[in-house]
Amino acid sequence: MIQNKYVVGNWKMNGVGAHLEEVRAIAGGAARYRGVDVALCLPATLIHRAADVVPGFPVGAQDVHFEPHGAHTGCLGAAMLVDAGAVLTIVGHSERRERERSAEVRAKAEAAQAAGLDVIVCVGESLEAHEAGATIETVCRLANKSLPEQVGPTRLTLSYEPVWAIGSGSTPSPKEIGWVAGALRDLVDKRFGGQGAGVRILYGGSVNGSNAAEIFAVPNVDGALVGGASLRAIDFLPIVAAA
Ligand code: G2H
Repeated sequence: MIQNKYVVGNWKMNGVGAHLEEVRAIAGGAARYRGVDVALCLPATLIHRAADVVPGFPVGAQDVHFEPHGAHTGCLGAAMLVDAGAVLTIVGHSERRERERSAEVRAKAEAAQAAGLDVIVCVGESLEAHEAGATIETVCRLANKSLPEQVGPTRLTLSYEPVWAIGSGSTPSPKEIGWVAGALRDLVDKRFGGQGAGVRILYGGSVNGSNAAEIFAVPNVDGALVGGASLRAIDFLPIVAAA
């Protein structure tokens, strides 16, 4: 199945109201590129405001609780995110996996799907696992445990993010990314049968305007999850252009 490339910004814990101008610039700039889907996962405090500023442009969250509501201080349920204007959420980012196990990531993905959100499930290996040659084994184990039961009615995406590459400026070689993306493609096809073809596989970890084109050229890589380089239109739009 041929799909548009998917380029998603993850603003992490960055951005206040003044940065809505960047959201506007990114949404406006992204609209100029055909054949690429662009979205921004914002801090929860900006989702509602961004949805008002750029109606129709996909904005999302970076995490969601697996319960719909209840006594979970400081957390947000999927229906709340939808109510705020989110159309997608990330789950299982390594910066959150320090506090959660894969079963929880999977429950979050399923809760998000049930509420109508597109879901990006993140998996990645530590530096130790990478150096021990256990990358594929680690990533596939995490994916098997973290992916939801079904592809579901919303869009499901799997993002390969080596923990050691996140925010570090280092990336695996295109060949290494290709090995992992190929293994994840096989896993998704086996697990979801015919529906697996609709699951996009992203690469994330120190993607920028200089390395994006060679990453997007890797077989089975359908786009990127971009952190630091998604905060400003001047950095993010060249990545969209490369897709
Ligand atoms: C990986 C990525 C976005 P960065 O966390 O999810 O961040 O591009 O800053 O490495």
